[in-house]
Parts: sequence; C-alpha cells; structure tokens
Amino acid sequence: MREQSFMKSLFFGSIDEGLAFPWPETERAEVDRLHVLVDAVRRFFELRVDSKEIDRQAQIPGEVLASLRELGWFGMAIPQAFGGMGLTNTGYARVTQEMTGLDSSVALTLRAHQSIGARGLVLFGTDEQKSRYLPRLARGDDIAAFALTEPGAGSDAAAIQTHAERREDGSYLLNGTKTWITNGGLADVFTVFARTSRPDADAKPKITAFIVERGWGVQNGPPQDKLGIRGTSTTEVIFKDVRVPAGNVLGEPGRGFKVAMQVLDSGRLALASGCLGLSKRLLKMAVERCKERRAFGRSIGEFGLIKDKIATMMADTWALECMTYLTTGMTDAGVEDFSIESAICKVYASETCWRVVNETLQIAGAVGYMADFPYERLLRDARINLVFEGTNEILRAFIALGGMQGPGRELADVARAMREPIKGFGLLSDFAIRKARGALVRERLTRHHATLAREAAIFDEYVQELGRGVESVLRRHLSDIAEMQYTQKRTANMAINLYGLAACISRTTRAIERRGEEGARREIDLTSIFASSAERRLAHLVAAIAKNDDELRKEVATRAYADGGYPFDVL
Ligand code: COS
Repeated sequence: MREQSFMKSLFFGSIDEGLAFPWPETERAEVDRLHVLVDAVRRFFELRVDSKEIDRQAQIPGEVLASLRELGWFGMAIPQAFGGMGLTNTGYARVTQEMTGLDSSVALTLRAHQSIGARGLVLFGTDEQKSRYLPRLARGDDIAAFALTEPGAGSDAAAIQTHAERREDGSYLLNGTKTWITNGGLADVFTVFARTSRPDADAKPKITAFIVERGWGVQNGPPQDKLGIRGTSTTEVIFKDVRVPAGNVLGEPGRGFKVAMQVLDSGRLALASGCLGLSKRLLKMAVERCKERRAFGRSIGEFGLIKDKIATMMADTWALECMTYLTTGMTDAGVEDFSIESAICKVYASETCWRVVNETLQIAGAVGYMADFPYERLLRDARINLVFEGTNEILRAFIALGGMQGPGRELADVARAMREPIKGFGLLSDFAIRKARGALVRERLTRHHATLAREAAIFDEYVQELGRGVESVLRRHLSDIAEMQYTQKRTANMAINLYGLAACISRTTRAIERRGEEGARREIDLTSIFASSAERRLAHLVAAIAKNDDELRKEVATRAYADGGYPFDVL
C-alpha cells in the first residue's frame, strides 16, 4: 500500500510525479472482460430498460431487477472470494459509466448497493461478516443501502442523532430516523451510522457503524417523490428499538465516522464515472442534432457558436475522463488515500455533466424542453449529482481544508519546535520545510512528453502558486482558515484545475508515446483546449487572492437576510 496522495503533495507545492505517471494501464485480461461486460450492458439496456416508463412510473419494474440479479450485476464490485465479479476499481467505474449513460435510475440502484451500501463490508468487514452477508449481496438476493444522512445532518454528517445504546449482553439498541436513503424501500441490509456516546457538549460524539438487517424491525417511509432519478427508491428509514448484535459492529466501535468517510470516497468516484457516462451520451445526442437540424440553409453544427459549445463540452469531458481514470488507476495500484482526488472528481464531474446537459438542451432548442424527447429527463437526472454524496460546497471546503491539513500541521510543528509563534514562521525557508518532510517529490513535471511543454509549464507555474498561496494563508490565518470559505473555494478551484491538467497531461503523454504526435492529435488538441481554459481560470483565482470583494459580498448577503430577499421594485 502507498501512503502518499498526489493532491496532498500538491498543496505543499510539490509534485509526487510517480503517482500520476505513467498513465495507469488496465491488464489485458481485465480489458477483454470489460469489453464483454460493456457489450452485454448495452444490449440489456436497449432491449429491457424503458427509461421513459421508469421515469413516469417512478419505479424500476420487478422483472428488470430480477434480470440484473441473474446477470450478477449486483456483485460487480464485490470480491470473487465472496461470490462477486471482483472488478478492479477501473473496471467497475467503466461499467458504471456505461450504465449511467443508458439509464441513471437503474445505474444508481446498483451503485447505491455496491459503491456505498455494501462497500463498508468490503472495506472493513471481518471475514465472518463478509461470509455472512456478501454472497447474498453479490447475487442481489439482498440489496444494500447506506444510511448516514438525517433530517438535521446532511453536510454536517457528524451531527447525526440516531443513537445506539450498548446493552449488558454487548448488543445495541438502535433508535433514530435516516432520510433520503437511496434503495431505502428495497434494501434488506443497511450500513447504519449511529452515536454510541452520550450527548456531551464538550466532546466530539463517538459514531459507530453497524450492519443492520431489515428483518430486525427496520421500517421505511413511503417513496419520496423527486425531480430526477425517479426510478430509484428514496425513503426515510426508521429504527425503533432495533436490536443489533455485538457481532454487527462494522470496524471499531467509535470509529464509524471514518468508515462513513472512506466509503464515501469510493462513492464519489463512482458518481464521477456515472457523470462521465451521461456526458458522453449527451455529446452523442448534441452532435447528432448539430448534423440533422438545419437553419439559414446549413446544418446548425456549421455555425461557430455551436462549434464552440461542442469543443468546450469535448475538452471538459476529456478532462473528466482523465481525472476519473487516473484516480481509479491510483486506487487499483494500492494508493490508500484518494480522499481529495475523489472529492475533486465528484465536483468536477457533476458540474461538467450539468454544463453538458444544459448546452445539449440548448442546441436542441425548443425540442430540448419537450417531454417527448429525452433531454429534459436527462437534465433532471443530472441535477442530483451536484447535491448528493457531499454537496459541491461542502466538498470544496473539504478539498481545501483536507489539502491544507498537511502543510498546516507541518508549519505548526516546526514553529513549535523553534518556540516561535506561527507568525514568526518566515524565519524558516521553504527549503527547510521540504527537507523536513523529506518526501521524494519534485517541483516541476519531468515525465510529460515534450509536445506538452506548454501545458506542463502551466501546471508547474500554478502548482507553485498553490503551494505559496497555501503557505501564506496558513501563516497569516492558521486558526481562522476553517471559517474562510471564500479562500477555501478559491483554493479548491485551483486544486481541481491542477488535477485536471495533471490527468490530461499524463494520459496524452501515454497516447503520444504509443501512437506518435499525429496519431494522438485528438488527445493533444483536447488537452490544449483544457489547459488554456484552466490557465485562464487559475490566473483569475490567483488574482482574486489579492483583489476581491469577499467582504462586500458577505455584507450584501447579510442585508438580503435582513430584508427577507430582494428589496427593490421599480414601481
Ligand atoms: N476520507 C477519509 N477520511 C476523511 C474524509 C474523507 N473524505 N473526510 C474526513 N475524513 C476524516 C478526517 O481526516 C478526520 O480524521 P482524523 O480524526 O483521523 O483526523 C475525521 O474524518 C474527521 O474529519 P473532520 O474533523 O474534518 O470532520 P467534520 O465533522 O468537520 O466533517 C466533512 C468533515 C464535511 C468532510 C464531512 O462531514 C462530510 O463529508 N460531509 C458530507 C457528508 C456526505 O457526503 N453526505 C452524503 C451522504 S450519502 S448521499
């Protein structure tokens, strides 16, 4: 297992190049297996899945779920030793990508089951727990759900109130209500997070993860009606004096929050691959429309403004594909900490997909708005991705604060060692910091292809800006940084752009090495467009560190709260 994180290094201004280069390869046997599986997915969805009807009925027909069971698709991400297919993370992402492009509701039902519902068992289950639950989950005889969110605990996941009281015989009595639980009405097995410490204002609550069977008295509310992904089952899940045996604690008692977070790291990555699948389908639809629809005597695709939209969607989708599969490749190579990378993928994926669906609908014109066509359904399906599995707002805060944690600790440690307050830290040179850390990292990319020198230079320049920016903000505001959300947002956006650049450069380097410059022309051009737009965004972000209207914006919002909204009227 490798302990480093590419992005965590970047927050020090250092490039742990070996994590991003060479571009991760999937073994031939796995590629062959995936081709067969992806073809089977395409055939199945074409013949058996009626997305319009699923959306209208707000339900996936029982026969479709039964076929998914027979095909073994509930077990794609479950190890072979426990009856699953044991796909690699890359393989699982690739199939999830395909399925989501074909039908978001069906894909999400499978994803909620194995990316988050059963993931805790795969990662933290004992052999006994795995043998007891995973074979049935792999066959789809049991369906899994992940029960963390509560009415008063969404982004602030640690604020959950569901409580598990330990009894004398070691079992627990579980009480509480979870909300917006995907697969809530279908699931037989729940990964549930509950407080196992008494309320204490001064102490962080201890949270424990449990595997809970429906048969022990778990109830669910009626299906919650919703905007998109209407075929999925979303319900409240209610635990009223549910007795959970001691053997069903997942991981260590009191360490459940970490279990939840690590499960969500996988969930966010699978979400990103789904957004990629949807974006690729939309691009196909947009291009078809560009060719078919004529205006002013030409197909609309010939107009510059339409070409501009297509080029942007292509480059953004390319970057999304590169980021997603660089990350799954890292995890397949044994990198343990991909928390920042997966949060970046989730944010970038959901926002890219949202732009792509919006622009595709725009290209379709009024047709895009009509319920007879799939555009509006795809738009509704895409919207949730910006919200669930961590809103993009909380994830931006997480990317920035999670990334700054390492440099922050180091600054504090070294300053403490020198008996200097943090503000006096300027005494130490950057060199001393890096030497103290002693990591095998660089400050410039060296493994990119020479053709990508411009893109690599942009990356190098802004990695240094990120490192400098982080150090300077920590020196000035160490203890206040948790409250500085404008700074967090800018820092996160820098990190997202930099990760996209690294991923595109790595994959394009591999393409050039394989096929030469002419053979890799498409990849080079897309990387070039992404790099130019990333450079513009990065320059803007750096400029805003020194000059911004953060305080004014806060005041305007505070006044709007006092005014109850928009106070003006021309009358
Ligand atoms: N991966 C791994 N570990 C993580 C993590 C992640 N993504 N996020 C946090 N952690 C770890 C921290 O490193 C910390 O570990 P240590 O105790 O070893 O230092 C621990 O978890 C507690 O972290 P922190 O103090 O930052 O917790 P907070 O309560 O402040 O909350 C966020 C952290 C906001 C990141 C968390 O509440 C969150 O992810 N919220 C979104 C919840 C969500 O995604 N809901 C969707 C549910 S499913 S649809």
